[in-house]
Amino acid sequence: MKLIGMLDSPYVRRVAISAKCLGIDLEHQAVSVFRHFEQFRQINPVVKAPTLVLDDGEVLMDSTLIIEYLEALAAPGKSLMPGGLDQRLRALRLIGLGLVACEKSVQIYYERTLRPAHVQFEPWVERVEEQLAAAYSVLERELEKQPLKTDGSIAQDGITLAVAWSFTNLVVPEQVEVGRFPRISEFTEYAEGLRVFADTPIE
Ligand SMILES: N[C@@H](CCC(=O)N[C@@H](CS)C(=O)NCC(=O)O)C(=O)O
Repeated sequence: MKLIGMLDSPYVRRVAISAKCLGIDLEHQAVSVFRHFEQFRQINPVVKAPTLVLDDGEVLMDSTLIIEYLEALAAPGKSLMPGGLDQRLRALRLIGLGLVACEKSVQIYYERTLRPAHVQFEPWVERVEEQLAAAYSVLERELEKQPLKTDGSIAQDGITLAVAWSFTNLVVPEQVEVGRFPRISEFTEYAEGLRVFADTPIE
């Protein structure tokens, strides 16, 4: 199976890291939705990263749906999600917040880099900035209530949180003061130090 997309996309990176953690081998092709638009379109006409191309040519997209498929393919007993309902609910909550943080970072980045300055709409940017700050504030409080494990393991909530924070710091660093989010920052440092993260660099 081929994973299409650049690792500077948090969505592509969470799929790549999840696949490795689940023991599923993916061939990674670093095709950019912007720089290689035509090449991407040949693979997936709607040009969304990540795209997963199955061995029979079937095409899947959206990181969460791809990860769901990889979870179904993984060996019995192997999963990045907790089995118990309460812990699963909490993981889903953290993942949702992490995905919003990714989405809001992407929106600010696209607005600032793709849209000419004279047509940027500041009230909308301010709204997105507030949403981004809210996502990380709630995540910070969640980690205060119950820290994520830092015992050498990582699960889907931790993967999504760490790729989100690293991405936000890469593309819109002015949005996130490390001092305001010490627990997220510390956890991401732990995650980025894991072999699977180091082997899947943000590029
Ligand atoms: N919800 C999607 C979001 C994926 C996404 O927006 N990817 C960006 C790259 S970071 C993309 O494809 N951008 C091109 C576009 O939307 O036209 C997911 O989880 O995979």
